[in-house]
Amino acid sequence: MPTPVALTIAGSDSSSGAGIQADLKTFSALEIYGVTAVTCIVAEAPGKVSSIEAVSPVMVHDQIDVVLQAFPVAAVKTGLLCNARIVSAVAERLHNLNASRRARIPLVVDPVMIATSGAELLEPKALEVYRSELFPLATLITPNLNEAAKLVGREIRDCDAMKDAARELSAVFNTGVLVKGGHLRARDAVDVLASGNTLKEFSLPYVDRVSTHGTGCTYSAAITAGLACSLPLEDAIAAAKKFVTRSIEQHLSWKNVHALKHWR
Ligand code: PXL
Repeated sequence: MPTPVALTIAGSDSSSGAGIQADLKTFSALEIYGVTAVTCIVAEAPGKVSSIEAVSPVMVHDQIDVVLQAFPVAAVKTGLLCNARIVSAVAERLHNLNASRRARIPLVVDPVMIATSGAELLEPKALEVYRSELFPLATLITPNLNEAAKLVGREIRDCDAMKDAARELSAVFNTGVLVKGGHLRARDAVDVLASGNTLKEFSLPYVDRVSTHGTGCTYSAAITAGLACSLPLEDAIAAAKKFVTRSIEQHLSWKNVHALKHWR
């Protein structure tokens, strides 16, 4: 079988834990070929975002165009889109892509708004463009608790509130919505999927005391990889949840890394 191809439209994270770098590492680990459209460059190290510079919307559009023409892209994910004009350029390009295909392209929208360190990454007025232009094209939207709370306009403090938010967003945008509950810091990390009339929980033990910068990107990239391999949505989420949990368990620690071990 030829190697499936997935496209990530996201920002560059200089620390390589999140963003385009996390997406490409995830695709490689899952034996998918990843192509990219970079939306912005974030200068950051763990716990500190120093500065962000957006790429022009025309340049974002061009990157998407050229890879879609050259590669058999089977699924797309969006990560940090930075500002309203970029969200609009991405939505327009993906809308046109769907118009030229028999079936809609599987699209995972990770609505990245705030870094784990607390830094604002998305221009506030971009949210309206997400709602009106991009969410309606999505197969799945993957907000964490804070992002889901912003989207429904109320706090989400427990699993019942997660279910209500997932159902509400799924009905409004007519798409799958996976609300991720890791930030509840309970014994199990529970995520809730609302899709059509079904509600499903995905639960694995919470991995404590580990820096989780970039786990959201890794999770949504792994779901996208599953969709690029034609897995049904629920199977792609279940496999991706296992992958991201294992990634957190096997996190890199500089205390036990020997950079040259392969060369000695
Ligand atoms: O984890 C969210 C995120 C996504 N994308 C980029 C980032 C970050 C967090 O810092 O830098 C590019």
